[in-house]
Amino acid sequence: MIYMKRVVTIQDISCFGKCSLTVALPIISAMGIETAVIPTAVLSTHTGKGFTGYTFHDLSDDISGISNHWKSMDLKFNAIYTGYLGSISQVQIMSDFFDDFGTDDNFIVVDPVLGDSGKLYAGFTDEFVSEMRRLCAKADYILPNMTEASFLLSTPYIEDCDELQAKEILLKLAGLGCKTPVLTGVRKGGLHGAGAYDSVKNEFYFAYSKHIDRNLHGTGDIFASVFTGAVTLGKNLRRALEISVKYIYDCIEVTMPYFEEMWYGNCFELCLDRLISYTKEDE
Ligand code: PXL
Repeated sequence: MIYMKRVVTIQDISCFGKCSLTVALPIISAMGIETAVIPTAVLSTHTGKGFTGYTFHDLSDDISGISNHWKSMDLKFNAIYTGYLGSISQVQIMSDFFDDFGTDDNFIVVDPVLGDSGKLYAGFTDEFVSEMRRLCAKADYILPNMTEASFLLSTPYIEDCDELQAKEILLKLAGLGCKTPVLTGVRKGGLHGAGAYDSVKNEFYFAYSKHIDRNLHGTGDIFASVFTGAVTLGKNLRRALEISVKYIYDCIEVTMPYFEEMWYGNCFELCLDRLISYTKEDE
């Protein structure tokens, strides 16, 4: 009997706005992976640019009940992937969840969702950043953008970060205690991509696509979902990075004709077929 791979992703549901769970669930599922979820909060929209007056319902109190039930069922996951967390206590709850469900055979991905374009998202403080830094130490992979890396490392935000600068940042991120940091938003001439550092093999990897000069919300969540899915499927780090960067390019490209209406997210649904084909290319 061949069992499906199984991921659990833990982040909020922004009911409208195409990010976090409404992105992770369809994307990881489309990659042929069973996707369990723990919603950490329900918001009417995400908290990013363009939305004000959103509702926020904290579900922290539900998480331990879900986790205890799962423990009683002896549920196992190939990967645990956390995204946007709404409070300091939720970050601490995730740390306990890693202790309960992390094994020698699975891996942990922390997307340290903190901010973008050099700024923290609404509601996040320096104390929250410190707590997120501690959670990163428990992860196999962390996936910050440039803004998040600068807050995690308390270093200046670099808008156009080249490979040399990215390598320095990746080394410092590994110093936080995670095995493989992955940095998005790396630039090389007219290209845009991501870099990764495998601290066990002491090797760097980079993948690029053409740069499109548009900032679309939710892109980081798409990247993290695809990357988690690709590693879960057994792709090596270089290939996981390539697939993630390629699909992000596809998403931005298909969104461009709708950019005016789609100021709040990506049309990732329109190119899921391409993602599926990338995951099958090297089978
Ligand atoms: O895309 C990251 C994200 C996820 N969830 C919520 C957010 C954001 C970014 O703004 O506000 C609620």
